[in-house]
Amino acid sequence: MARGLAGLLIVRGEIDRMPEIALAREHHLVLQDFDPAANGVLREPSVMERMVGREGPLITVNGRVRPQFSVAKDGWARLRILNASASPYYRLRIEEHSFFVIGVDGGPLPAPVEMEEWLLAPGERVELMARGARAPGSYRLLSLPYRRGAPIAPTQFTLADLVYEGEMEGDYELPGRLASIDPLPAPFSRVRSFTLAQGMMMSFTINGRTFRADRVDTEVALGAVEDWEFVNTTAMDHPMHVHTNAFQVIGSDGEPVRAWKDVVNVPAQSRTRIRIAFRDYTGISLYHCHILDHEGMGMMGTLAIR
Ligand SMILES: [Cu+2]
Repeated sequence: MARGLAGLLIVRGEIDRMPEIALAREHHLVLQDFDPAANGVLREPSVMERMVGREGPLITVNGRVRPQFSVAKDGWARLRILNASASPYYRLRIEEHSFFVIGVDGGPLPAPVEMEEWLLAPGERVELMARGARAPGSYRLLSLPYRRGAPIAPTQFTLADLVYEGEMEGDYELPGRLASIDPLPAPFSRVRSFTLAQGMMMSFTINGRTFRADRVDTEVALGAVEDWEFVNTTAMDHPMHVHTNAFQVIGSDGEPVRAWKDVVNVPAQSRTRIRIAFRDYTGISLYHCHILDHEGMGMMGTLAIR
């Protein structure tokens, strides 16, 4: 990721066959930042930059600086976005346009949700539907300032432009229903806790330990449904990623949010709970912070499903 290698695997399904979605102009946006030196070679981050998580001033979308994406007047643009950056968060907003979120990491939402902005942490994906409902012209896709940790100054920048091109004949709305997602049942077991901390000697720990591939940190039984709680004791956000099994995030009402996720942001000095079902895979898997440097400095654990 830090050196530029990132792409998308597009998995198509039922949602792509819905006429209202299929009629939209589909765009793919891979967001990455770089820190090139004057000669164009990528600079190695300092110790401090690695602690915080490296960020570069060159923000790119599909390897280009501020590209354009088109939408028809009165039509829809479908923006399928991946945060493939090593550390930066993108707080997405389209100038003068709200948008509908139709999908996240693991697929479509049950129904479109209208939003003014959306926070995309490293590793996260989102699908947005934006309508060409304003006066024809060019509107910025922005990343608004977001404070992901004490030492990093939040800034605003322009990722791309949404440009009106052509006109959509007729009027069509988004489907009211996109997918059916059952909430995972409440588990019988106790909540498993993962404390995220900054360790000694330039390290980041989970439950007091840095990563070791030859050690099993967490054992779960095949068929179990578990609640995991990430307890962030640090001054920085950590986007936690679990391999293999997608999960549902537990909302503030204590109920699982009906959306399949595999990355969840755990804000600084807070806790976030997720619910996972271990249904078919047995073997070793991983969970880790998706900030590349934190993961590299130990914030990763192994999971054995038996
Ligand atoms: Cu982290």
